[in-house]
This record gives sequence, structure tokens and C-alpha cells, in this order.
Amino acid sequence: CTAPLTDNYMTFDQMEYYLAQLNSHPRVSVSSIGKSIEGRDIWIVHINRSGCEGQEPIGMTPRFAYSAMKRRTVWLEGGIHAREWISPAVTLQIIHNITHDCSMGRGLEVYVVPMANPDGYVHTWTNNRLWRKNRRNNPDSSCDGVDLNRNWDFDYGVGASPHPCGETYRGTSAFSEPETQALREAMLQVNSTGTLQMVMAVHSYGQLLLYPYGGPASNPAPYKEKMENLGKLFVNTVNKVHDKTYKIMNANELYPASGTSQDWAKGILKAKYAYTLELRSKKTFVLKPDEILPTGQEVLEGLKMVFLALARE
Ligand code: ING
Ligand code: ZN
Repeated sequence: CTAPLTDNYMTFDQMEYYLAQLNSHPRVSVSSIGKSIEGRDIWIVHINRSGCEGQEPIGMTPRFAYSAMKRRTVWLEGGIHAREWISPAVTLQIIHNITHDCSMGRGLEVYVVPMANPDGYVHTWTNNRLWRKNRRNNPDSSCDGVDLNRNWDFDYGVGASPHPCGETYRGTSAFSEPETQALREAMLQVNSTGTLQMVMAVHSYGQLLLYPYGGPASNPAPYKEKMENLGKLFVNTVNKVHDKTYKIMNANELYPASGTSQDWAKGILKAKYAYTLELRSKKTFVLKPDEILPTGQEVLEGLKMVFLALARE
């Protein structure tokens, strides 16, 4: 298959074209989990491990033979915030690499939503490069949009704006948005098919790996030490690739934020590990296209280490 672009950001149409092509790969299935407010599909990519049997490098075979009983899953979310273009760009790189490299994530079923907020993304190409929210036409307000990362039903309301004009507007109620509803249903479905080992939401910027909770109510989260340790492995690996300085920290210590997908994944789905990854840079959402490839490379190395650890648990 042709790889996703690394020398420039892809439009939403280009992403859909890439995903349609990818769907012909025997180990991949691409399907829609629902539609955005403006009617765009939210795509999920399921990379199936079963086709990798016998193709693993020597010494890297999974501890357990693939079996439906011991199904273990990983969920990656990209593009929930429209302006964070590096998130879908890197997420698509990861999809491509997991698909074509059987040494990655063996023994794990990987589900990826590379573009969770297609309306917002299109809006950043056509109208406002720094748009964050979805494109909800808020009644009784001249401001549009709901922050899809404040709309989840765990600790809903705290650390989010009640005002439609706020950048972190939480919406009229938890899961008021079709985008978060679609993500919730798909995550529940995946969670019912096996153990959800890890959920990672990919954002920018800041070069941070955050772990739950972002909401103030429930800290510390279960397996806090384990999340810290695996997170350290991740950032240490990432940092070596291009000499960067990603750091791990508790999300609430960065700033209180609740109703996030990370907190819902941890608090409701009981995912063992849940993270929010803040990609490059340290100061802007507008990252030059020549940083797409190196950012993807460093994240990929980090994920390889993490998947290896998860597969051995
Ligand atoms: N950052 C995340 C946000 O939604 C975050 C940070 C996530 C904080 C989860 C706490 C919990 O605000 C960006 N860049 O959107
Ligand atoms: Zn974000």
C-alpha cells in the first residue's frame, strides 16, 4: 500500500482516500463508527494480529498463541481537537507501520480512530487554522462548537467551560455530541471483546505524556505507579530517537480537565493504562510539515517498546 504523506499534512479527503486503499490489506478493516454533525464519517481502523502468525522475527513470538479467549486490545485516538494537525498525521503513520510490520504489537489487537473530529479539521483548512472544537451550532449563542475532550461522562463538568464561547465548552450534557457518542459506542464494543490494555489519545502540543485523572475528583487513579513506569519507558524511548525531551506527568497537575476520553477510558472502561500524548512542539499547534516524519518516528519507537511490554504482561 502507499504510505500516508509525510512531507505534508493531508486534507480530510486525502485521509479518506488513504484509508479506503488501506482497507484492501488482508489484516486491516476500515469501517465507519458513525457520523459527525455535518455528516462526515468517523473511521476506525482495526489491525488484526491473526495474519501475523509465523511472521514474527525469531525470539519475538508472542507468549500466548492468538486466541479469542485471551484477546487483548489497544485503542488509539487521534484528531479529537481540530487544530492539532500533527495528531492525525502521526496516528496515520502508526497505522501504516503496525499494518506492515508484524513485529509491532504482536499478540495485541489494535484499534485506531485517526480523525475523531472531521468537521473541525475541515474547518481548520477552510476557515480558521486554530479551531479546536467540533462544529455544533450552539442554540442561543453566537459561538459554535463543543470541546469533544470535555464531553465524556466521567467527572463531567469540572475543569471545563459551561459557556458555548469557551474553548473548552463541555456541551449541554455528557455525550451530547454525535462524535463522542460514536467513540463511546465503539470503545464499549471493543472493550466487550477482550481486555483493554491501553487507551492513548494523541494531541498536541507540549511534548508530554499525561496519565489519569485530569479531573480532580478521583486521583490517584488505579495502577498509577504502573502507568508511570510504562510511561517512563515510553518517553525515554521517544526522547532517544531525535534527542527530544518529552516528560510524563499526571494530567491534573498540568491543568484540571474532566470529561476527557482518557479519564472515561480509565474510570468507566477500566482500561489498565490510559494516556494523553501531547506531541511536538513546545510552543505551537502549527508545526512545520518537515516535523511530521521525525515526530512519527519517535512515537513509533516509543509505542514499539510499550506494545512489547504490554504483550508480555
Ligand atoms: N490537551 C489536553 C486537553 O484536552 C488534557 C490535555 C487531556 C488534560 C486530558 C487533562 C486530561 O486539554 C490538549 N492539547 O488538548
Ligand atoms: Zn488536544
